[in-house]
Amino acid sequence: MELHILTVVPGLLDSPFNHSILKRAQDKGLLELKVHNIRDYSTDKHKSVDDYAFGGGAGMVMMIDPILRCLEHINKSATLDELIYMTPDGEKFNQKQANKLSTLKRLAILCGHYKGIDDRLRQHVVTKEISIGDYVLSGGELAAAVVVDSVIRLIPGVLNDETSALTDSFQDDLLAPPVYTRPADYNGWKVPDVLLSGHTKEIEKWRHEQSVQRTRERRPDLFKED
Ligand code: 6GU
Repeated sequence: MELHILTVVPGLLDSPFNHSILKRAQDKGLLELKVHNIRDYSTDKHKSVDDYAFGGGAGMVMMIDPILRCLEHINKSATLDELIYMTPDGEKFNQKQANKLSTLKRLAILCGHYKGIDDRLRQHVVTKEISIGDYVLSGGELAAAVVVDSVIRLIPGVLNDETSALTDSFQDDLLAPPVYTRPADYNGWKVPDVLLSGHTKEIEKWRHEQSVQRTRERRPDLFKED
């Protein structure tokens, strides 16, 4: 996947994109990730990217031109499958959307700041708007990092154990079962016997039951969803 991030605070994304799974995906050549500083595409002498809101009120609005120029630069090589705008009033992100996005080849994510972007960009160039939950972040960058992490780990070959993404919480609308590692007895805290039994079928059955029980207790809403 070719993934472009448009931001006015590229430094916010340095660490999440250069460690763990996202780093591995890039090292393996499965992800080509480019972070673009929108300010580099400003044409005025102060390199400004935002301006006062028409109609007044507190807070600045991100201007159309630097963002469009940045997109023009990105689109020189090929066209995007999707241009996502990160915003608290977007569609609430979930695993199903992550699955869908993981199949795309060329993706761009626009991170908003200040009071957001000029609405004409949302009307004419943005193709999808995503929120990661009902709370307000200072900018779209951390939300974009969340979306990118959840999407990239689903690309075949990114995770070492291909099956491990399939047993994640939410992948089948069930929460993941509890897990344990050595020692089997930690000063009287014992691991469930079935996990030490070696009976693969029994273990599978137990894990599924645990998943169902956890989901019923903690997230009954997941049972009702489509
Ligand atoms: Cl995508 N952006 C911002 N600024 N706040 C959020 C969000 C996005 N999703 C939830 N809160």
